[in-house]
Amino acid sequence: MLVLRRLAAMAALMVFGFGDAAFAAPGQPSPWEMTFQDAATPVMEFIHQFHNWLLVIITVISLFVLALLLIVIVRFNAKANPNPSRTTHNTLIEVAWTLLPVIILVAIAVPSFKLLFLQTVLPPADLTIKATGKQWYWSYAYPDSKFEFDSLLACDPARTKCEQPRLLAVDNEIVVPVNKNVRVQVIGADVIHAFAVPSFGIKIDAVPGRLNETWFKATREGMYYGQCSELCGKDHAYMPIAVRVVSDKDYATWLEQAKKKYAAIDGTRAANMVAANSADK
Ligand SMILES: [Cu+2]
Repeated sequence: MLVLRRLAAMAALMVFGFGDAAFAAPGQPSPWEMTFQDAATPVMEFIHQFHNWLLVIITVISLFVLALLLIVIVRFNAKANPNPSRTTHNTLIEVAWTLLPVIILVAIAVPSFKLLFLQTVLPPADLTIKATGKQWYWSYAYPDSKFEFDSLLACDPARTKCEQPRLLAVDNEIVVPVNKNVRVQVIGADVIHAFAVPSFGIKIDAVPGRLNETWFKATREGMYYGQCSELCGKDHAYMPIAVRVVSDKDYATWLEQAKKKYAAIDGTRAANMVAANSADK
């Protein structure tokens, strides 16, 4: 029964929701999800549209080729057509099979380049965040406000009781205001990691010694999850990314608290280091 129900769900998805993520929970993957996660940024919306457009093109091409094959098999097999035609040239068909693929490629290239420029040309940023991939967690800096914090995997519901999504929740998430252009600078501290948040349509390598940049503008409040997407060592699976998108007012409140909280941690760390250094001597 379960298998039947899943097959029915799959069929429904194919008919009604392909590429649309109609059944996806926002900001995180859901069981039996076959499509993208819901779009939370203009870039991801464009990716959805582009994906759907490509799906139409490949479906039409596949059906056309299938139809041609069926015609050949039925009408031109040795029994049905014992005296084959000896035609070698047909100008009209030759022009058509040259021009048609060109038109199809242009129809793909135009939106593809538009999307590429939308992703790679950074708009003026309202806020900058620097994400540093480390073995095996992320550190985030808010250079405009001069604080930095580490973001580690939170509890694992498989082992402990906890309500947060497994392998996605973190102790300190990134917080950003809604509808603001956020520039994300990404770098690796030790090996190559990758910063990826599916709902935002961003995925960029965190390479040691090289500062990569990407951006997003979240248009809905909520929690959005991603993961390190470059195999970076034994705990690669345990360095998720969590972004909380909040209203301007909530962001201002969080920023004030964060400045104090993370400054205090840094202060403690500095004090501990001084203590450790003097103990060595
Ligand atoms: Cu990593």
